[in-house]
Amino acid sequence: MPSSATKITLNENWRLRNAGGNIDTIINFPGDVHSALLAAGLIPDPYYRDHELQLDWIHEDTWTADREFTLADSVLASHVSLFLGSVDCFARVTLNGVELVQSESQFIDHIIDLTGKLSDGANRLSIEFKSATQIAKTHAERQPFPLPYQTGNCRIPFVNHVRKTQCHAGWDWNIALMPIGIYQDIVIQRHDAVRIDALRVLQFDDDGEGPVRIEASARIYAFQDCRHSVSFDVGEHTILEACSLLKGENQVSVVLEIEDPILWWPAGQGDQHQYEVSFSIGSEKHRCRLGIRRCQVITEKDDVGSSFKFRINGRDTFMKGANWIPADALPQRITKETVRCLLQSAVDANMNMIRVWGGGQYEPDWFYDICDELGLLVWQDFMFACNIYPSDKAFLDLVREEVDQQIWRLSHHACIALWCGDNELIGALTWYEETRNDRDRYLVNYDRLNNAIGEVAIEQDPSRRFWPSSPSCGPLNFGDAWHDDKSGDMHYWDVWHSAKEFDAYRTVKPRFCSEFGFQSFPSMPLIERFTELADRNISSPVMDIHQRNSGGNARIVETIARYFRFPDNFEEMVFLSQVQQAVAIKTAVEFWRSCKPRTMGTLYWQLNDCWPVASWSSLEYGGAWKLLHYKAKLFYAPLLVSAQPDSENGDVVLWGVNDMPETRTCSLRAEKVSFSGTISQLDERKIVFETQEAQELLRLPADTLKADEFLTFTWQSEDGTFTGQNDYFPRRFKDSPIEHATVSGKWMKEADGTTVYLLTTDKPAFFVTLDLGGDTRFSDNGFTLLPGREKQLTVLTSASNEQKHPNIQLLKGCN
Ligand code: BMA
Repeated sequence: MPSSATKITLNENWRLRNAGGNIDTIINFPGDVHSALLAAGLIPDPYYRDHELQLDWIHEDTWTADREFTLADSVLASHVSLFLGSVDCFARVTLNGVELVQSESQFIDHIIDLTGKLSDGANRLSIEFKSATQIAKTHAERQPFPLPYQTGNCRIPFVNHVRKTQCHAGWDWNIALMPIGIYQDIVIQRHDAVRIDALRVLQFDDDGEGPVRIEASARIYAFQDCRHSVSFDVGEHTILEACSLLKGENQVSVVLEIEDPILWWPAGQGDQHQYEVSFSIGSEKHRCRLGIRRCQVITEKDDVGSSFKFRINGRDTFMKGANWIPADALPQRITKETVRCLLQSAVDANMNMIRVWGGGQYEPDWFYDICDELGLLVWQDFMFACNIYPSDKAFLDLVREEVDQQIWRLSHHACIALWCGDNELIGALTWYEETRNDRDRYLVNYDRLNNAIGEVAIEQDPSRRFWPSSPSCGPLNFGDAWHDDKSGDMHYWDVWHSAKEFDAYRTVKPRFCSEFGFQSFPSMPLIERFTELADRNISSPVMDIHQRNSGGNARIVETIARYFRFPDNFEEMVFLSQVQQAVAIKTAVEFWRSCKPRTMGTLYWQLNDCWPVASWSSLEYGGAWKLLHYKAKLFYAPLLVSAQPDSENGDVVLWGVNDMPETRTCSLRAEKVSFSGTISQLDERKIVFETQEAQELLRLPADTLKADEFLTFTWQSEDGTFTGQNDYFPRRFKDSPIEHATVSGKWMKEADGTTVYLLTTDKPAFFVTLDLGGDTRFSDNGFTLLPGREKQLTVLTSASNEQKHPNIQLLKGCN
């Protein structure tokens, strides 16, 4: 993205027409055709009921956007370029009828020299978008052998032939709209003698001793042979160097050494210090911010297999997070504000990493700026997922350029922890009949693509680790990383996709679990926004359309029947789906955190949603917290105690884990509670929480809990900063004698002026939940409430100041 002085933005008021000839309206950029048509009242809301199915004509048509502009004489007298970024996808761009560029990839940006091509009167810029759907089909027909793709996910076929966000064609959580548009500002810029086309900033600190070397490289276009000085500043540190440039493209590099920099840390480990950086040559200047940190991915042979862990600034750090998908299925709605809220929610739930998943998109610059600022590390996939891809020269050439550009664009971000070749392309080699029948061919085909990506990544960014694929047991290992828990990263899907018990999570000890998930329905307030009354039934056609994983609703309902008493109505079903999702993922994460340091990371599938849908997300469309997100805040807490059954003898073991750099002394109290409400203390002790590994804190013999009892435990650090409460239920909820509880609540003013909501109950109450999915976010939700122990909640965010009595839901009594 250009960043120096004279910039003219051409975002507004483009005339948008279709080849079909029935549309003549306005589009603004960054924006997409569907959003423009919706704004003009020409199409219904694509997210409402089943409207999606009426909208395929949009991506099948050809669209032209054009507008006029004039430039001041001072601009015309100098060198002028046009920046076009994130053009989706096949676009022919003309200026005053003369072709400037044909774009073929959403992931390749264009800087086009307009010098001498502009008129001093009105200039007409025109962008013709051809149908990616039609082109994908022609490309598929040209292939020498079939390249299967996820027909179940992608309602619109052959998206694997197109360099465009793969989930645009539909996914097992996405609507299929195949959007068309341009997702960055359209900018005209004047230059003097030179233009900076790209700036890469890499940091090297190989042994962790001595100064950090910051290497800035710039791709500079010189309009004539010239000599210039380059200045590069990182905070107070500065370097000035002269360089000679030849007309055309040049690359210039300078290196600054910084002794004892102030370090950038991931969230929960320290501050996110960033240095102001600028790189200038002539009148051109690029600015960014730079967090200095040493980021290593440690994959060393050990007695289990091979480790997989992130070492940040020399500290092995357990990664806690989730997978990121594009923030909206309509690209125009992806704004800094909404994305910031989602990322902030990740950090508020004690996450320190997200994985930008390969079926989505490379996110805009500001996305990574926010991650830098929040201390959210990014596992960055390259944009390939689940399908089989071409490996012909034309395709690989495009891919190489894409990888090169994206690495240069994103290189300076402290948050980017690793580059990963793709999502699940190794698994895909066994998913299709064609690939199973001729694995040699498809393996070689895959390796050509993977190698092309890897070669560019390693060459262009030697400072970061390139990991071939997610999941992967390791480089050139094409084994089953869905079931191998000894090496590399793992996607463990047996509970959702194979309907195994939640306990199955405790049968594997991944080194790093980069995907595992369980679905739930979005909240009632959100369901009400896309349904009519008659649709509010779990098997209505509209609920089916807002569920994209084949058999997904059946899996939710069937699992509810396994673990809970069956709900009486739709609203209860929706609530229970969120309870069970939270229980599933809590089971997995708590166990895997208790396996630290064998396991060193868990990223559940998935953080967010891009339209209102039943899915694995913990934040529903619009950003409201599902119950899982409330639970994530607790199961990702820096200091955690969880109870794990010992599979050998049935003992219940309390495990403690401390992810902070220093030990903490805490008091721990364990009690057993009968479902009718009698509480008896089992143990109380002081414990020093170590930092490097999870530790066994307390072992309760198998017969400690009677059939009508469960375990509850609390902990508190000496200084009172870290407190927590957790439970353990030895039997399924449907088998437990849960009694009918009456929960009452009232708003109260504390002495210090804060307003709290105070809750009490007559019987143990489980998953007590206030206002699911509404605008109000509480300090906790979905908690256990015991008689005689009130609970105070504070409101963290709210759309209004009005203190309404919240809607309270809880697990229904079985007795
Ligand atoms: C994963 C992802 C996605 C998918 C999810 C749920 O493995 O990589 O492809 O959406 O599973 O099925």
